[in-house]
Amino acid sequence: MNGKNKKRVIAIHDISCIGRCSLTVALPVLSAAGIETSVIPTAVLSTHTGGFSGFTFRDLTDDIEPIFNHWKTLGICADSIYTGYLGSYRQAEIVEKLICGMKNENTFVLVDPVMGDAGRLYTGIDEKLVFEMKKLCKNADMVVPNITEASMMLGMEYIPEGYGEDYINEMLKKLCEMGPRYAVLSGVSFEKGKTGAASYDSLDDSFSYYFTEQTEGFYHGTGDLFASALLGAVLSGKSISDSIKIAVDYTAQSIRLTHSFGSDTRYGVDFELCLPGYMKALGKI
Ligand code: PXL
Repeated sequence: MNGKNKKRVIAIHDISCIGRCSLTVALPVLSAAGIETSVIPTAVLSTHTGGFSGFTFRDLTDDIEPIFNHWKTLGICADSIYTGYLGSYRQAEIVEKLICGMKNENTFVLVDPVMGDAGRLYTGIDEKLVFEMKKLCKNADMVVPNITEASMMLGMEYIPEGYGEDYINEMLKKLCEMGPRYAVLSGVSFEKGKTGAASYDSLDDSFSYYFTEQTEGFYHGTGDLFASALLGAVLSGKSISDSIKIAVDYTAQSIRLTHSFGSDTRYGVDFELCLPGYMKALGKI
């Protein structure tokens, strides 16, 4: 623990300068949850890769270990390590080493294996990274993929809609067989007009689901928003099922607001104005 009742997360994601995803979402959300967020940027992009052409990409793979090594000389420790978008398979290897070197029995490791959506890998993500991401998940306490990412890592069929509990439960169990205690699947929908998340606790052998009203359309960065809000809630001491409810509600509320504004969805969701509701749900205000 980093001081009395204060927690520190190390967030390892890219900085997409425009587009509200990865670190530009994780930082404000975790800060709102009262958590100090130290960052290791994996890459700097002018925008995220989903929907903008001509984006720049500065690979920071060679900076990750030196940053970590400097922190070691300062005796920096963390309550949680949170990984998201990684720019190359080599980064996944380095981050795995870093987690193994830093983790102790009190470190909560959350891996969001950001790689794709709607049945497809994001631009620049390849099979090698899928393989390495799977290895990274072994070291996690919790993994938070969407159905696309889970199906790619597990070699399961991607079913976009019309699936049942059997499909989701099998996926959740197989995700935990990779190593983590908890698996949380985002973007799950068993009926039209409802969406949410499903989770599995492999220690208790228990499943839970939480759904809310779905807003039409595809909104960028919502997976990052959900995972960040989930981690903020877990580290605030909420139970896993309460944390999932808080994160689903906050994400859905941000999407609804964005929809009501008619915003260009490539620029992410208007999560900022919904932060007070998230903080209230956490009991911070
Ligand atoms: O929101 C996921 C994400 C994160 N980082 C980058 C991305 C994406 C999705 O497209 O391109 C760079």
